[in-house]
Amino acid sequence: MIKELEKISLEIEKDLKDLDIPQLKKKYLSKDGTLQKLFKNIKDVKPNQKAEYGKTLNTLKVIIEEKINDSQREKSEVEDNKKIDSTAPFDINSSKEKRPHILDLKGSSHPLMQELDKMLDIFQRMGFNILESRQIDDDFHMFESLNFPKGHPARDMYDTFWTEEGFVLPAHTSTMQNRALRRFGPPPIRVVLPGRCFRNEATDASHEHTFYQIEGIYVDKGVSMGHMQAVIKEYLSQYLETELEVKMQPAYFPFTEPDIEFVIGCPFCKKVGCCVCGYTGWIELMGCGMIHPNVLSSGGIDPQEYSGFAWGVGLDRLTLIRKGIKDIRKLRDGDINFLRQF
Ligand code: FA5
Repeated sequence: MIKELEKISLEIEKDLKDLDIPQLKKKYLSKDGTLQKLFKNIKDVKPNQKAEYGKTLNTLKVIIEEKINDSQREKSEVEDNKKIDSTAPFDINSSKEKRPHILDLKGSSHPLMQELDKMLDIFQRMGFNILESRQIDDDFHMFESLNFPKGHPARDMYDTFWTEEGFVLPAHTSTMQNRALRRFGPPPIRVVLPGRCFRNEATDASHEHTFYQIEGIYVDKGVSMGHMQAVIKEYLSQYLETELEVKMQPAYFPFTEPDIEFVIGCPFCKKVGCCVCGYTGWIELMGCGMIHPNVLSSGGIDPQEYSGFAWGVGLDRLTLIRKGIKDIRKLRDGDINFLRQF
């Protein structure tokens, strides 16, 4: 019997090279396969040979099963490689010669991150702290703490996305005001809060569903609108490095009083009207205003003693202006040829 196994073992060695997987399965592992028959014969093996016989037979079975598993794994790896990786900057299925050279693929920072770094550098030199905003938040920080009680009609101005559990994707970085007042108080407080915002938008050349804002807060004794204007003018002129026509116009935010919008003359059409400025000649850059007393109180700051201002500037729009990009959607297209220009 043992002799017979030795013969079969040699046959298996040859078949592992010559037969394909279905043939191997049929010949050795199927119900009428060789190994099944040999397992049935175990009852006829002499008692003193039974252990060796069973062990050898099991080893042969494992060898065949491993061969089958290896081959299946190889097959699924080949299939995986055929799948398209939409994040790869080339088609993984294209021949090696057609792929860009590895040195052409070296990473670089995204234009938005380049602009964010530049802006944060300016604020740091002006003495501001930096705290990044959250990408998921709650009703209290999105609305209640900002003086939007439940049912307030201005909630509709910030149409954003909600999870089934009641969390919210922040529609603006003002969601961080309450946290910043508490964390950096008591005044003086100088902090900027950069972060991603999300809105349920019909997108166009200057509106995206996802964009960056940089919130700023300045609170101290005797802070006025004059300080706000000076700070905003200072960081904008350092950042833009060019003279732009700036206009301040009235706006409405429940969390500031008074409220202002900073708009600039469209540098793309010189105020004639184009798709970037929505044919108005002006691009809205930021909302700002004096922080509402209710917001200060909710952040643990006494509005009788302190006053302050806040702003929320859109980084994507600033990037368009500084880099001469005419459509905001280009920033998130993931088009490598576009991104390589920066
Ligand atoms: C706000 O988001 C207020 N939280 C700003 C604020 C902060 C006011 C602190 C007062 C005090 P608004 O919705 O206007 O305001 O957005 C501010 C800026 O974000 C806009 O001027 C614009 O530059 C940018 N922005 C807004 N929506 C979009 C969008 N869909 N795509 C790209 N940028 C946007």
